[in-house]
Amino acid sequence: MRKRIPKIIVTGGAGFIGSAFVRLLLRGLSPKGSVPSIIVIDKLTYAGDLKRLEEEKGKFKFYKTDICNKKQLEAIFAKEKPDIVVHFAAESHVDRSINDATSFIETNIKGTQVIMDLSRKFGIDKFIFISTDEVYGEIASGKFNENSPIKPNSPYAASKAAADLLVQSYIRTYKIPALIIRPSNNYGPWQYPEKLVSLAILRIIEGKNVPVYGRGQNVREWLYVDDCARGILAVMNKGKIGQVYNLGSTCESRNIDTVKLLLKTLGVSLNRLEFVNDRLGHDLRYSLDSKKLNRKIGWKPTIKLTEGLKLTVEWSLKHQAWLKSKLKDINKLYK
Ligand code: NAD
Ligand code: TDX
Repeated sequence: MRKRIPKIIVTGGAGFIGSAFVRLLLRGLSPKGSVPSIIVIDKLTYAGDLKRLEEEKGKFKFYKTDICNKKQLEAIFAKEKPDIVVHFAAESHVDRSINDATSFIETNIKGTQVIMDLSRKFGIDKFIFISTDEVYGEIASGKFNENSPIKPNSPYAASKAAADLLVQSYIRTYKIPALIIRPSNNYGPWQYPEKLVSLAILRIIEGKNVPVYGRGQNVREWLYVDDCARGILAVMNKGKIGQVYNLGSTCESRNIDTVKLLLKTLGVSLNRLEFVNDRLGHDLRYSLDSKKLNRKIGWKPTIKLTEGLKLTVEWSLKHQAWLKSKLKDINKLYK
């Protein structure tokens, strides 16, 4: 029999997108307008930070656990008996995967296997896997739809593609009630300042230049994080089991244009943009056809890039201390 208030496990809930999703759930936008019971599972790697959920303290349960640790996870599943699992936890940064793929293989592939095996064992109602647009590889023109071939290029993308395919295999083999969501590039408040938008803002706050790889011609489809969280919630509530949904904004922009727009928003000179060595194997362009999500689920993005960057800059200027607290780690990454 269905419980009135669903119990939802959110893996990676202390991360950038996971925490935005938890905040959204706590606002009572769950299936029947009730606030669900939320259990966050997160290892708190360099990227995880409970400060993102400080204002929600006491409204959710938290387990500091590695999703690869089957024993600990099994105890959590046995105790909590979740109805739904939304699986965000991952190593998420392409540049780090190029430096060393080890943790990407462990967390993104093995971790996904562990969490799916337990979801199967405990007979949950729904498993939502947060994949990525990067599983398709790059596309010079046109858009990827959900039937486009999986052809990842970076170690990060390959690890996510492996997990995505593993989820598909579990849907087919074990009839696990899973759905897959493939979002495009997110940006917004609380993003770890290793990714383009948040790093660029931090560099400007520090009085430094913004590094743009190659000649800045690579195109990304920018999705404001709250729009992404709303899209995931919509799929959780209305999506069809076994289906894959692209989640993109249509806000495509070359990196050079994105950074220029950001510098303008920050009110600083465009001379602060500095071309640096290109990323190895750098994907030229990502572009998603998200019509399936628009039409079947009724979700649409609400925040365009100009407005989203403005909101992100406003937030960042108010949260400079948090961004700066990551500087030591960032300077180690981008020596
Ligand atoms: P993030 O790096 O900000 O957060 C990841 C979270 O997972 C962190 O809180 C971290 O502590 C946790 N984590 C990492 N390894 C873990 C482990 N072994 N066990 C438990 N927890 C662990 O990432 P994000 O940007 O919020 O991305 C969330 C998900 O969305 C990821 O699966 C990512 O691949 C996917 N995604 C991200 C984007 C994007 O633009 N950021 C776009 C598409 C898809
Ligand atoms: O300093 C930089 N300069 C620069 O030009 C950085 C960090 C990035 N870039 C470029 C590389 C990309 O073309 O900007 C673009 C965006 O880079 P990232 O922010 O690192 O994101 P990307 O590599 O596109 O991957 C992101 O989108 C898909 C997320 O990190 C992934 O988790 C998600 O799956």
